[in-house]
Amino acid sequence: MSDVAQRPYRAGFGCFVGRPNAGKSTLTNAIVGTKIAITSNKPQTTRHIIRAVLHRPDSQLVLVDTPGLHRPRTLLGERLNDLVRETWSEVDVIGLCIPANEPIGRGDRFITGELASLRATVLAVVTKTDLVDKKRLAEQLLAVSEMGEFADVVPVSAVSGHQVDTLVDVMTGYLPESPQLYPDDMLTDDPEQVLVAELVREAALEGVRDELPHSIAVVVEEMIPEGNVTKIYADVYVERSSQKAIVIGHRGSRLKHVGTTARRQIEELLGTRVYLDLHVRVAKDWQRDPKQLRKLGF
Ligand SMILES: Nc1nc2c(ncn2[C@@H]2O[C@H](COP(=O)(O)OP(=O)(O)OP(=O)(O)O)[C@@H](O)[C@H]2O)c(=O)[nH]1
Ligand SMILES: [Mg+2]
Repeated sequence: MSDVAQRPYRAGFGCFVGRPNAGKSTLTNAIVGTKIAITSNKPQTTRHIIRAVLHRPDSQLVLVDTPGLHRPRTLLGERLNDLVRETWSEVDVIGLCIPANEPIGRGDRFITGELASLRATVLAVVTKTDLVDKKRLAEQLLAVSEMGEFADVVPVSAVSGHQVDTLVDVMTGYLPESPQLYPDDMLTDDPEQVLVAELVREAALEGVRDELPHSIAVVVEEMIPEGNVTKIYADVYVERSSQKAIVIGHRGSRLKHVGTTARRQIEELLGTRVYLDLHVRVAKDWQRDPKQLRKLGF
């Protein structure tokens, strides 16, 4: 009998938490081996809760990608933090992500304190290990283990793949014995429309600065399959007309580039050819406006 047959089947939910930009979404994608969550070098990229399922012969780990916890400055920020806390109370295992290449900060200590009262098993994950040398990594591992009570401290690099499997083994070990939660071939239960909107937003974030990344929201209005082409109509929202001009660019050059980049990614996701129609619209100060937030799906 194989080893696998003797082990109990485990299934449950896990999530990565941590400050914005810590590498949570990149790690989630690396674990499931498919790009499900969007990532960028701007803080506060993730805004939607995305579930990604890792299937193994003896386990199913459902990773819930959440926004980075931060000090909210807008109604959107408050809503996102609420979503994060709600997720914490529902998962079995939590990986607190701390980048190897940045000093531990007040934000990390704050989050560690918040996690202490939860029923989930909490481990620390030192991310981006490819960016530091061995000495620095050893120092960071020590500093992290001194910061709080963690079930484990695991260093990992989502970019090089170093220790990704080890992290999965550790997390899976903390899942309850349970029947399978999702069908075999299911990678995510998020609607295609949401994933497509996120890919457009990821492309739109590239190369924009200051407050603009936070001001961009994307809504897919229609997706129409026609033979082997999917026609997609999406609105890109910004908060002010000056931002609209930046997103569109000189004679539409920026928007065109965003469309091309997003289309390639969407074609990969859907497995069809894609016709993508983007419109830029102004929704004044939507991050602070409850009505607009609802319209944009928050
Ligand atoms: N070198 C290196 N860079 C990484 C690694 N993981 C993530 N990054 C980079 O770090 C940046 C932030 O990554 P994200 O995965 O978007 O971070 P996040 O924690 O999901 O951020 P929010 O959604 O804003 O909370 C991106 O530019 C990634 O490419 C890693 O293992 N090594
Ligand atoms: Mg993210």
